[in-house]
Amino acid sequence: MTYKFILFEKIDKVGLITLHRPEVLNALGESLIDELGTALKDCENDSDIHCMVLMGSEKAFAAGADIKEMQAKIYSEAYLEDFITKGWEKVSACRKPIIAAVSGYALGGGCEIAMMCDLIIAAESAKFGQPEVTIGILPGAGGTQRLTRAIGKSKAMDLCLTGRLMEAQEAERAGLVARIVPDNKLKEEAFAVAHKIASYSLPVVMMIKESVNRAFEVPLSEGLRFERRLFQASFSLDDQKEGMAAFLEKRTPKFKGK
Ligand code: DAK
Repeated sequence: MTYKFILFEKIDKVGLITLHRPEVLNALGESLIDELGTALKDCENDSDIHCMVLMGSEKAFAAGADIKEMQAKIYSEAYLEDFITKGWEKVSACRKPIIAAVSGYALGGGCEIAMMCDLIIAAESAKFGQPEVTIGILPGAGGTQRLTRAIGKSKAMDLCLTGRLMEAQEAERAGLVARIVPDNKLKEEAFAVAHKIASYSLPVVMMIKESVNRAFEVPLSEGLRFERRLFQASFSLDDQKEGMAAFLEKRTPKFKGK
């Protein structure tokens, strides 16, 4: 598959997707989002790939949805075609883990895509924000919801209502970002994390993702029940026998993904 707006590379068990529209700071146009969805689907279908890394350029992870594409849109069109919904949902529907490696601007839809990923590793230069209010709209792909869950009401209100940007340090303190790394180490560090995740049992890794995400959907008692059922199910895997045997025999486990 050849892409126009993204670059795709498979490195060992990791799928690397790079947003690539440098002339507009990786503005997330419909075609780019389609390509992103296709690449993620291919990664899901490729049993050799265990984890994905999503990154942009040094200056911008993504500066948001494409304002030029949206500007003339009228309400009835947006509503009837369920404007820019389907493509975007493919990111949050992905079952394998995705690491967002963010350098530079992650604004509007860019911040929202990063939040749809499973963890965010930020370069020191990263800047997050939901500046939709400054262009006469509100966040539309989870900015008021995922951001609020990640950093709390007061800070989410601050960002969404004023449109101000948040630097990497503040984003880490607030709980949006898992780690901050020097700019020139971003890809290396994101890959180290991705390779570590990819070295474990794929079904177990996917169960962990599903179980953590469940915490955002259901009350604690249901979340705990869900986790317990998956925990018990993990005893049906050869990988559980192998992982525990390897620990007791003081050797590295050889996971087979079943
Ligand atoms: N769209 C289109 N073009 C963009 C863009 C964007 N979001 N951001 C930047 N560009 C273009 C600029 O127009 C400029 O193009 P030329 O003038 O060179 O042709 C080029 O990229 C370089 O940008 P600047 O000259 O502005 O660069 P600066 O370094 O001066 O400023 C900046 C960088 C990131 C601060 C600035 O570009 C900026 O403020 N950009 C817009 C940020 C923004 O407002 N983002 C939110 C967009 S709304 C939904 C899904 C998603 C969404 C909604 C619903 N559903 C699933 C329902 C998302 C909505 C949004 O993201």
